[in-house]
Amino acid sequence: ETWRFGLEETEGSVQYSYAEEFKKMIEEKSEGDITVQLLPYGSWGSNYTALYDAIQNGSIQIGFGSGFLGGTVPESQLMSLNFVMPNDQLQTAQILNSDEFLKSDPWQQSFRERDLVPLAALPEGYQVWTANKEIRTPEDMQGLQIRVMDNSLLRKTYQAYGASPITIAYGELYSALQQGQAEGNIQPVFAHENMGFYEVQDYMIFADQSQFIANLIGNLDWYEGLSDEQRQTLDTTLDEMVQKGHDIQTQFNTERLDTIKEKSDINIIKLTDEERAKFRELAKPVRQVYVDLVGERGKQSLDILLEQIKQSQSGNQD
Ligand code: 6CS
Repeated sequence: ETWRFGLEETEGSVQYSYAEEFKKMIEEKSEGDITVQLLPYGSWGSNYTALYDAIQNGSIQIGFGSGFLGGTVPESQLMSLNFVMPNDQLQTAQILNSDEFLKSDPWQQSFRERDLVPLAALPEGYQVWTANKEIRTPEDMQGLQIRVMDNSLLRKTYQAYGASPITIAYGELYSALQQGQAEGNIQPVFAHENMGFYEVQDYMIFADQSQFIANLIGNLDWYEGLSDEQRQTLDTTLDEMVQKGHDIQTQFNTERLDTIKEKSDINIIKLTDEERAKFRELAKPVRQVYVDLVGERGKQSLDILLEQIKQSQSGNQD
């Protein structure tokens, strides 16, 4: 049988490379029983809702859902909260893929109620700002028409920073930046390179405010219909992909930053801890905004996540 795998990103991206590894492992382990077909950005339609709809109705079995998934699974906006995840990106991947979080009732139900099942989470690197001016303080961000993915929580977050966030489709973003319709952008480094966004922006600002996190989701009926053997193949592959996904994103983001530096004279800024603290302060009340937006079940997921982070960090100090 064939598992169709829908991607929110094009070839040369973290999602594509993750999916290639996933395909290799599933096909090897299943010894020909399963074929994985990769469907990169654009091949399944023109907007992300079409991809999520296709996974919900089972015409595509698995795929990635990140920022735009908030319209389909509001609770998934948890992944967009700023200043919440551990700074250590591997630790973030491990927590988000732990049974304690991923298999918890509230998180599972948020997806299952919409005919989906959360299979894994893939951190794709830190979200890096770009603009045509220097941004070090919330004042610098005042009124900036920065493009965010289409979810309420991200809009609220950037409004809290003082910006005037706008939403534009991923495929239309390059020309929007070029024409000044959008004045700023937020992407992991590899995407700034992969989509050429850096060519039309003057400053790249590392604030380490959040990581880009994609949910790997499956169609619920498809998942429930897997044989024991197929389930086993899927589970062991997903386990191995936690470290592999981390290795892929680390390599992509490191190498692509070098490419950007080679090919452009973009100014690179790294915020100091003091500068970050101002944004952190403004992001704090947005946790409550998340709860107000998505309700009690979302609050439970946030609490489980915060508890897991706390435990892993106290573990670090031993
Ligand atoms: O900004 C976006 O819309 C897209 N960026 C990336 C890096 N992946 C998918 C996402 O939807």
